Amino acid sequence: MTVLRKSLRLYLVTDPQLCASRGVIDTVRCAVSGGVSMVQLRDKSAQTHERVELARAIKKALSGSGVPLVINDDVDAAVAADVDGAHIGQGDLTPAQARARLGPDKILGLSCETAQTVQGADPSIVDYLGLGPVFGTATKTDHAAPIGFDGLARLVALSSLPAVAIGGLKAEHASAVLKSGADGLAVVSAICGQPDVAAAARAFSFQEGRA
Ligand code: TZP
Ligand code: MG
Repeated sequence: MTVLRKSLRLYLVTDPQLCASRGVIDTVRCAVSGGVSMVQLRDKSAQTHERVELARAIKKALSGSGVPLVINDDVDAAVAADVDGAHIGQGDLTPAQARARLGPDKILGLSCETAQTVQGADPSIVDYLGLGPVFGTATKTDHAAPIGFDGLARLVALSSLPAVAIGGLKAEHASAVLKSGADGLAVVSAICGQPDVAAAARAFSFQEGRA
């Protein structure tokens, strides 16, 4: 298994509102102590300079952990903060544009909700896919129709790229997600804002172990 596939196993997507009580940096620290293997900084309302500042602080908190950090939507912030990469959606700049700005060595993730977009993702440009939403979720209000585990398995089978599932995922879904062929679970609300963030992350690792 590639290093990236392993990193995708338990992928934390941060949400500033849900992380408000302990803050994003402390949330990341606790989540990684509980087994989170990759982190995406996602803050739709921040400006680039704010994302850069926060990303630098998260990067410092993650140093030595081997846990990659990517920034959602904002390739310029990812370059400025010199994090491990960026994650983009279909409405953002194109993967080719993102790759050109990131350079060849950074991680580039792409969200896909349909067979067409999965098949259109070029493995020479994109490193991994974010697939979903598996279930409906209040965390992202403008999401597409949920695809379920069957839809997830169909999308995973259409690409050779590593893939992480997202959308309404909780610890008890870990084994079904992995059985669908995805490399891991991307999670917001089941970890961010939970009273015990490390325990919430550990619950996923426990379920994965049973997969
Ligand atoms: N993209 C598709 S669903 C989603 C994103 C960012 C949010 C997932 O949040 P949660 O709380 O894990 O359901
Ligand atoms: Mg986006």
